[in-house]
This record gives sequence, C-alpha cells and structure tokens, in this order.
Amino acid sequence: MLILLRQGKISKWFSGIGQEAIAVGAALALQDDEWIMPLHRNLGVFTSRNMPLSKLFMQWQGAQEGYSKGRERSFHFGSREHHICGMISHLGPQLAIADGVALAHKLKKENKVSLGFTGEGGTSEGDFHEALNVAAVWDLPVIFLIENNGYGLSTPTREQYRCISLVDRAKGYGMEGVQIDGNNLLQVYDTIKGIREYCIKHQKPYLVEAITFRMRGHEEASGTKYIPQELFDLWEKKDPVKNYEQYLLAQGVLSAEEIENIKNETKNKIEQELAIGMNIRPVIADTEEELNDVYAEREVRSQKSGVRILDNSDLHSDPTAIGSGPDSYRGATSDLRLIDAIKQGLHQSMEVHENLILMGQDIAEYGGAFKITDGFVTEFGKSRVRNTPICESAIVGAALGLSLEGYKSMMEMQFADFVTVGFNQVVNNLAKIHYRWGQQADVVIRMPTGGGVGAGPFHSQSNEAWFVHTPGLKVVYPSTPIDAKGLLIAAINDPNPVLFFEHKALYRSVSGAVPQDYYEIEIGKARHVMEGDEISIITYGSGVHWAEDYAAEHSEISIDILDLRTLLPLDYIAIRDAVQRTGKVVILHEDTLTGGIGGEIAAWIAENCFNLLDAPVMRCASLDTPVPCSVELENNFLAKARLGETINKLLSY
Ligand SMILES: Cc1ncc(C[n+]2csc(CCOP(=O)(O)OP(=O)(O)O)c2C)c(N)n1
Repeated sequence: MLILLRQGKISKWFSGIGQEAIAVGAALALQDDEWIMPLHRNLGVFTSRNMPLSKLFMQWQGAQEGYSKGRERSFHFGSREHHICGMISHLGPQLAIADGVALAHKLKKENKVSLGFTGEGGTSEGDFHEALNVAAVWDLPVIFLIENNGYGLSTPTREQYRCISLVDRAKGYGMEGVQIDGNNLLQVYDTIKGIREYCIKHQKPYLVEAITFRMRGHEEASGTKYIPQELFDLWEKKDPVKNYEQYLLAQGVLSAEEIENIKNETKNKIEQELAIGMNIRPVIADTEEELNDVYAEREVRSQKSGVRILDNSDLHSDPTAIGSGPDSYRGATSDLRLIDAIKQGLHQSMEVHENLILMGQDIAEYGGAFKITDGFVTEFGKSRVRNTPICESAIVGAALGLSLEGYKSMMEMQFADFVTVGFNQVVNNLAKIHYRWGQQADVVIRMPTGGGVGAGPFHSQSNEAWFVHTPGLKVVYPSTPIDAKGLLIAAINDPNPVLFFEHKALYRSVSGAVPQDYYEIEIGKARHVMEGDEISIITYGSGVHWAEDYAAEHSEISIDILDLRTLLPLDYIAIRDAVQRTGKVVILHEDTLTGGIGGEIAAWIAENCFNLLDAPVMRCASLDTPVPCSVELENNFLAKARLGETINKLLSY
C-alpha cells in the first residue's frame, strides 16, 4: 500500500502498520456473517473477510469497478456480502449502527454479535457515549473495540482524555471491559472470541481497549514530527507481525523456510491481484445513474393477506377532485383528528409489518409526548415499542443498524427541534448510504413540528428546509388527517429514509373523514385543494389551513390552493399547473424566509414557468428570527400575519 501510494497508484490511505493484530484478530474471532463497523485504519478487517484484493485495489483507485462505483474514498465503503458496514468520516457514528445490528440479533434471538471499532480519539465524541449507553441499557450483544494508538492525528492521549484507562469507562456504563495488548495477535483473537461468547450468552455489551501504536503518520502527508523517536524505537520491538512470526518459529509451528514461502506466496498473490486491479476503465459519469442511485428502489408491493390496500387513485380517482375528503372512496370512514389518523396509520403498519420497530423517548407505557403510541406497548410488546434514553444520535444510528439486518424502524423525535442532536446520523449516514454503497436505510423519523403553541424557540421550529437540502432523504409534510395516515403508511413502506413532519398545532385542531382501510397516499404528489383563477397559493402544513381560512374570509378573490404534501421530492408538475391556472403565485410557509423552501420553488418557477407568470413570485414566510414564546410575538412572527398583505401586493401588481 505504501509503495503504491508513493507511486500515485492509489489515492489517500491511512496506515494500519503496527496495529494489524487488532483488525485481523478481531475479524477472525467473529463469524463471517457478523457485522463489523471498521474505521480508516482497519485494512485487516477487509482482508480477513477475504475480499478480493483486485477489487480492493480498484476501490482504492476510485474506480467504478470498486466497491462504491467511484463515489467513496479509501476505506469509506461497505459490503453487505462481507458484513462490513462502511464508515462515514465522522468516526463515532459507526458505533450506534453496531447497536442496531445487535438489537436485530437480539430480536431474532440469533446467537450473533456486532463489533464496532473506534480510535481513542473517537471516544471523545458524544456518539461513543451514546452508543455505549444505549447498548448497556438495552442489553445488546455488541463489542466496542477501542484501538488506543496514542495519538489522534497529532493529539496525544493526555490532551484527549483524563481517565487513566479508557476501559475504566465501561464501569460507568454498567458493562464489563478489558484492556489488552493490541500488538499480540493471539491475545486479541482469544479475547474477542471469549467476549463474543460472553455477549451472546449474557446478552450484554463489552468494551475492549487494545493498546497499540501508530507506526506512521495519521496519513502519509502529515508526517510524524510530533511523536518522540523513543516511542517508535520502543514500539518497533513490539511489531505485531514480526513478533507473531517469532512466536510461530519458537513454537515450532513454522520453519524459517515455510515463513519465507508464505511471504513469497503472498507477494505473488498481491502482484497478480494488483495486475487485475490496475486493469480499470476511466470513470464515465452518467448523470441519470448518479441521480437514480441516491434512492433505493421500492419493491413491487405485494398484497398481504387480509389487508386491503388502497392507494391515492382509489381515494381520488377523479384527478380534478377537490378537498381532502375521500371523494371517490366508498368504504367505511371515521371522522378522525390528525393525531388519531397518524396513530391509526402507525398501528396498521405495526400489524402489517412484523419487522417494524418503534423507538423514541417515552413512547412505550407513557404513550409518547403527544400520546400517539398510547396503548401500543400492550399490544405489540416492549421489544417492538421501545423507550429510548435521551440519545437521538445513537437511536438514528441504531435505526440504520436495524435496517442492515432487514428491519424497518420508526423513530419518534419528541420534538422536531431535537433532531439537531441526531443531525449527523440523518444527513450523513441515512441520507448518503445508498448512494455510497447501495445499502438502504429503511427508517422513518416522525417530527412533531411547528409553532403557534407558545412553546418558544426550542419546541416550535420549522426545520424541514435543512433536510430538503439533503439528497437521499425524503421529506413529507401532511396537512390533513386523510393524507397524514396515507402518507405515513407510504413512508413506512418506502425503503428510504423519510422525515415525516407532523404539525403539533394541527394534531387536535384539524379533523376529517379517514378511510378505515390500510391505504397509501403517494409520496411526491401534491394535492389540489381549491380551484381559483386569480391567485395561486402554493403551501403545505399549517399554511394550507391559513390559505383556506383566508379564502373563506375573502370570497371576492378567486384563490387557488396547492398543498405540496411532500417537500422532497417536489411535485413540479402540480406546481407548474398551479402557476398556469392563475399566473400569480404566493408561496406560503411557516418556516422562516431566508433559505426556506419558498426560495427554491420560486427559483424553479422563474426558470421553468416564466412565460406563465403575470407577476413576480412572492414568498410569504415567518420572520427571520428564532420562534418567540409570547403569543403576541409569535403571532407577529408567523407567516400568517403577512398573508393578506402579500396577497394584496400580488393582486395589485
Ligand atoms: C467528527 C470528526 N472530527 C474530526 C475529524 C478529523 N479526523 C479524522 S481522523 C482523526 C483522528 C482520529 O483519532 P483516533 O480516533 O484516535 O483514530 P486514529 O486515527 O488514531 O486511528 C481526526 C481528528 C473527523 N474525521 N471527524
């Protein structure tokens, strides 16, 4: 690797020289179908899982024939076939994915563990703490393996943490831990093998701290000037490969000649594989393939026995049907509030999908902050309706881990505001994983959102635009009970990560007829709420109700209303139609103005529908301030306060 790097034949590489015993010993101690979450220094995991070297060489050249179609660098890729979960650069988030996989094993009652790597530097991340805490609280069979090599880039351990040994932290989490010589291959192998059995037998996690040393720079370019030479001299004597060789010689397991033969065979194999691996074609960008690979394709839906499946067309077979009622639907309906419709959609999904797991703070016996899962635990049991510690990042990561093992999951953010502490997992792990190495993230995150409830800056935010800007996610935002149920069911059936926004102020204030059947509303399709020919209001969420109220109070204006329902992907055909109907458009949203989705839609209309416009597109959004608490301030903050003014301005243009 070092030679190839110097020859410019592979791109960036992080050396594991001096640390080989940990990756190799740990990988060999596990079964081949047990997931490992390796990091940048763990070449030994990839080779121990017998990945073809030729394909690895292709990966390291950034070739399309590698493991990530040329989309990822060095070791940032995974392979389902080899049960290796590709890392994201952020290090710590890998550990919570191991939690999710271990949870899947526990639920399936399989005798398996997962194993997550971290450097000692990565242990300072909150993700380390969250992952260990969740594993301990949920009694998950997962091995956390710290490779303590003395430095995190240039930062020595004394500037990284204050405890004497990192393994001492195990006690704080309520788990067992052990410190081992990470340069002794047999010790690593034996320890991990024994711990694996312990984790399976006792259904518990385990923390291992393997002491080692990094014999080269963080990566080759950054050098090693900050490390005293004595340390290299000391650790050179402890080289894991040389010492193992000596051991085998001393024990009479191998002769000097046999060792020489093994080396030659290995060298020849590397040369042969390299010759194949160098035989790559130049990367050819295919925009369509690039875009298509961002999302997992949904399998054709199969009708489960006993479940009547309706879709959008059953409910609205007349494409000009107006309003949110089940226009053409002849089946039984109930008059439900938005919150009840969500509850029903979730409940039916739990019945249909035995592999659907719900996770969130206080969602079990307590029924959730808004009582959406009230009663679920009695019916579906605590293993499927799971209270979580206050560890948003780890729970999103665990949801991804469940997905690796074929589970679906729904995580309830107690309030959409708290997604900030799970943000990295959402936008970097869930969103990018399919594009990076073809793994789906079958996860729905429910996001109780929005203001108008006097709850102040941290319980009222509209943060949907953050996610609309993230390729790989889907963002859904219903405004009516019938849509909320059908869209939630569709979100759960979708194999991609979906952020499902539920407006808190609409939970109990909006109701309507909802089919009792299990049905879907198609993600990505807007709803034409009201026909008009003077002005089009394109909106979603609470904006739909503000627009409807305004139209009811101003019958003198012919108002057309479009409810987007999904914000990613946007329904551009419906947007175009709305522009065409009136030529005058207001985009209305509760989110603040700058960087809100209104700007995106306005730009798209300007680029694509300019000839249909009779006036500039106007945006009506909330003030560019945090959400204030006092009712007077909040009323002034919300976009609704400026809707009439915006409409008048547009009409008089
Ligand atoms: C969240 C985050 N912060 C910073 C970095 C940059 N970075 C990459 S590796 C590294 C050092 C990691 O040290 P350690 O966890 O001890 O692992 P080692 O590289 O020593 O194997 C740093 C700072 C990063 N990748 N992610």
